[in-house]
Order: sequence, then structure tokens, then C-alpha cells
Amino acid sequence: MPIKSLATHLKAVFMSDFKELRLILGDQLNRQHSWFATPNSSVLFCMMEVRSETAYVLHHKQKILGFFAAMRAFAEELLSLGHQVRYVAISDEKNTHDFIQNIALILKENTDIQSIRIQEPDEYRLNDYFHQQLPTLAIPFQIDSSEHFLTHRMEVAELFSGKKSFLMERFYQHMRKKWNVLMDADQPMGGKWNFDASNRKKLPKEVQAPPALLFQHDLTALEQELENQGIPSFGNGHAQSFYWPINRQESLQLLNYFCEWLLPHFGDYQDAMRPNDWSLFHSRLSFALNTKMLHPLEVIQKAEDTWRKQQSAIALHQVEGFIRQILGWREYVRGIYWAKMPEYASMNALELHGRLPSWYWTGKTQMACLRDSIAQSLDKAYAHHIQRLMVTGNFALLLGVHPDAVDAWYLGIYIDAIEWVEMPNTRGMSQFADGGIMATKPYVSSANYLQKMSSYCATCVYDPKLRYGPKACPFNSLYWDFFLQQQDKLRSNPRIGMAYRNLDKMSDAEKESIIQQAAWVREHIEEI
Ligand code: FAD
Ligand code: DLZ
Ligand code: SF4
Repeated sequence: MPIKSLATHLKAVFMSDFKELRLILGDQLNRQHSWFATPNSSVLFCMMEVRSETAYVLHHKQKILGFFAAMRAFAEELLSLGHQVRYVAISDEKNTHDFIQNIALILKENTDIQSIRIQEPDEYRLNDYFHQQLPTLAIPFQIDSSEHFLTHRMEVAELFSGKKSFLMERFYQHMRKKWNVLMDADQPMGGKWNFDASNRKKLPKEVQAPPALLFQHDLTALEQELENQGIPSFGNGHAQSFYWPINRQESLQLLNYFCEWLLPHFGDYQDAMRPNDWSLFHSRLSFALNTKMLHPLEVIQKAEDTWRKQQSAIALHQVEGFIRQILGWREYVRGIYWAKMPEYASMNALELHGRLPSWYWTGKTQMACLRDSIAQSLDKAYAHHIQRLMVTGNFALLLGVHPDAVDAWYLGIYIDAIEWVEMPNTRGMSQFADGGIMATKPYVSSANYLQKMSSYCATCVYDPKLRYGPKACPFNSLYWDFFLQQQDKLRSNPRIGMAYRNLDKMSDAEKESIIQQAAWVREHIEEI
């Protein structure tokens, strides 16, 4: 059913006597939720495209298109299953562009409604908003579980109660046992919990990743609607053939495609990077997962089942590496978020105050790794983990950018960016702004790492081996300068001992050249 036909259905719903209103947010597209088990003519499901959600950060166009298209497709699906839906579109004349005010209007039109239910919003901002605003409607309300996650919000906090740092590995083992994933009775499959060491292979030239599975949705009408409403955005929209999954069926297709073609090499090349190869062996399931079109357990179980059936073709470390990301990292970062918000959002342990270079918004830099990763992000609203962590995140930290600016960039640019997962990854894992709650040391590197894990350097105007001089790779001077500048805070960290031992071996003249080169890079940051 085309999205346009929603309006016709919506007229019909005004005729009924609804007793309960249930709000579905844009990242709550979970068809398996118990709310939808049986159609109930006294329940009115409401979904709303509101300006406030398009404006809390400047979003990539594909992110807005993707969320709205998936929301509309979900509303259509609910209608086809016999549910009653009130869909407030962005261009709806009556849209107040505020959830509570819209609900107030619907209550006015449907005077029999006696209660409201929502599902737990995953972002602190919206959770706070609903806790403050729902009571103002003066009608009983209930907040239900989203039935999506494998932990409750405070599970990580409880597990690490009284501890200064929260190590993922301990949490991951707890989750493997709790959900009986990759277990052999009470022992981990293969005798080890973690095959991380097998996940760092370089990508040989002759290894080609299968093409990414792309869908083709014509979203030009929706794009026009956004333009007519003056919704700001950046990046390329690809509205004519929008390729992200926008419903459960496509999300399942993407999962099947991943298990068949990409899983066999996922673990090997998880950390590899290659110019123009934008997703390699990664699943690109994050949008489907974060909108809840897919449940994490079904993704994990499908991967484990695929491995169990094809053990001769798929090695254990390929599947363990993938499952760790979802059963471990995804749930863990959510736990950190709820344990540490709202303070987490303003942490800046390294006291960094710099600006993000303007080319983070254009990709116009001569540094091949950054140019490729940023241009790809602007074009695809996607970069894989190691590009986010070791290219864009690494450089922003070395440069000394304020974590607020880094957070806003990551929250805006990626199709999968919802604050509960974006912020701990950015502020915690990538920028060390939480002072080590998540990571035991800052994820920074010189060009050496990038040269080892990618083929970017071969195409770059800069020389990854040089620390100073006009051809020197900017990562190198910034890397050593970072450790010099952060000595007070980092020298005593045993995990960084090697960096300081190397610095201590350098002559004063060498250190001075590095400092000057780093200062030059900072001064000319817009041209490098
Ligand atoms: P795959 O590599 O195929 O991994 C499979 C799944 O594992 C992902 O879909 C995702 O659900 C999960 N996963 C993997 N790594 C992580 C992680 N570190 N934290 C949480 N889940 C993980 N992920 C988001 O979903 N939204 C974000 O806004 C986001 N922001 C990030 C910002 C930074 C600075 C960094 C370093 C990482 C961020 N991540 C974020 C984590 C990770 O990079 C993405 O989940 C991943 O790149 C999505 O692509 P994929 O689906 O192909 O992942
Ligand atoms: C990302 C997004 C956007 C752009 N717009 C909407 C919207 O108009 N209505 C809505 O319900 N949800 C939207 N979303 C997703 C929300 O930001 C998401 O529901 C919250 O972040 C809660 O986690
Ligand atoms: Fe990136 Fe430096 Fe390599 Fe160029 S030389 S691609 S800037 S790491």
C-alpha cells in the first residue's frame, strides 16, 4: 500500500470510540511487541513526525528520510493487520510538532479515551520529556517496556556497582551465560570467550567483499515534503533509490544476506579499511536494529544457527566477533548510558575545547583516510566501526576537539545514530571524555596503525612515515603532541606506558620539531 493512502485511512479512525491511546516513537517499530498481538478496536495507535525530533541536532538527509519512510511503512503494516492508526505526518496541517500537544489535540477529538500508554523512550532527552509532560495531560498513563533489549536499563550499573571502570569483557561473559549464546554447557564454545586477536587481519588485495545488498525505494515525494516544510538536513539523500531497509521484511532479507555472504569473513576483516569499499564484510544492520525492526536476539540466533550448520565453512571467530558486537557492546553501551546520564553528556575529562574542522561537513581534505571516510559518510550516512573509531574519531581527539562538537557530528551523520548508542561510543570509547569509564586508554594512533589496517596511505599526498616537514602525515605530529599535552592526565596510566617510554627516548630537538609541526597542522587545519 503506498504511503500516500495513509490520509484516507486516518479519516476512518475519527469515527470510532477509542478508549486508549498508545504512542509509537520513530525508533519503536517492533512488530513483535505484545501491543500488536491482537487488533483491538478500542486502541488508537499514534505515530508523529515532529519538527522537534528533526531539529535536536542537524541530521543527515538519509536519516530523516529513513526514519520517516520506516515509520510510514510501519503504520501501513499495522493498518493492514487490522489495528487503528492515527499518523501525524510532517505536512499535516494540524501538526503542532510537539508530541504532547499533538496528543492533547487527539484527546480533544476522541473524548472517550481514558488512558495513554507509551513504550520506554531510549533517549534520556525524550524519557525526561515524557516523564515531565505526560502528567500535564491529566489522564492516567503507563510506560511499558519496548521489549527490545536483552538487559534492563540498570543491569550494567548493578553489575558494576561500586566500580570505577566498567569492563566490557566481564559484562559480555555475563551475557553469554545469561542468554546461553555460543555455550557448550557452562563453558564458552572453543574454550575461549573472546577471539578478538583473530579479528585484526589486514585485507589482502585479492579479497573482494560481496556487493552490499541495496534496496530501491523511491522517496522523492517524501523528500519534497521535507523541503516544502523547510526541514534542515545535510548530506546526500539518494531519495530516488533509497537503499536502506524500511520494513521488517527487508530487514530480515539484509540479515539473511549477511549470514550467507558476509559472516564467513566478518571476524577476519572486522578492523580492515579500504578506499571506496564502504561496508566490506559489515552487516549494515544497525538501522534495522536501532529502529527495532529486528530484535537483537533473532540476529544473534540466526548468526549462531548459521555457524552451527556450516562449521566446516565458517570458523568460530567469525561468528563470535559478530555476536560480541550485539550481545556485548550494544547492550553494554546502553547500560553505561543509563548508568551515567545525565552527567555523561557533559563529561570532558581531557578538557578539550577545539573546533571540528569545516571539512568534516564536506570531506574536502587532502588526507586520504579522512577524505574517504567523511565523503562516504556524507554519501551513505554510514561508516563502519573502525572508520568511525580510528579515522574520524581518532583525528578529532588528536586535534583536541570539544566532545560536544564531536558528539553532534556523530549523532547527525549516521543513519543508525540514536543518542543511547552514539554517545557512549563517541564520548566514551572514541574521545575518552569519560576519563576511562568505558575504555582503559584513549583510542588514538599515529599513521602507523592506519597504514597497517588500510590501503588509504598508498593513495595519500602525505607520507605516513614522516613526523615533520611539508609531506609529513598530520596524524604523526598530533599523536605525539597529544601525549605531551596530556602528560598530567595520562602518564600514570599503565596501558600507555609504551607511548611515554618512546617519548622519553626522543631528544629535546625532536620533541620541539613535533610540537612545532603539530602547531602548524592546527594553524592550517582548514587547508590540510
Ligand atoms: P557491524 O560491524 O556489522 O556490527 C553488527 C552490529 O553490532 C551493529 O549493527 C551494531 O548494532 C552492533 N555494534 C557493533 N559495534 C558496536 C558498538 N561499538 N556499540 C554498539 N553496538 C555495536 N552504533 C550505532 O548503532 N549507532 C551510533 O550512533 C553509533 N555511533 C558510533 C560512534 C562512534 C564514534 C563509534 C566508534 C561507534 C559508533 N557506533 C554506533 C558503533 C558501530 O560503529 C556501529 O554500530 C556499526 O558501525 C554499525 O554498522 P554495522 O551494522 O555494519 O555493524
Ligand atoms: C530520528 C527521528 C526523527 C528524525 N524524527 C522523528 C519523529 O519525527 N518522530 C518520532 O517519533 N521519532 C523520530 N525520530 C526518532 C526519535 O529521535 C527517537 O524515537 C528517539 O530518539 C527516542 O529514542
Ligand atoms: Fe591518513 Fe596519514 Fe595515511 Fe594520509 S598518510 S591516509 S593522512 S594516515
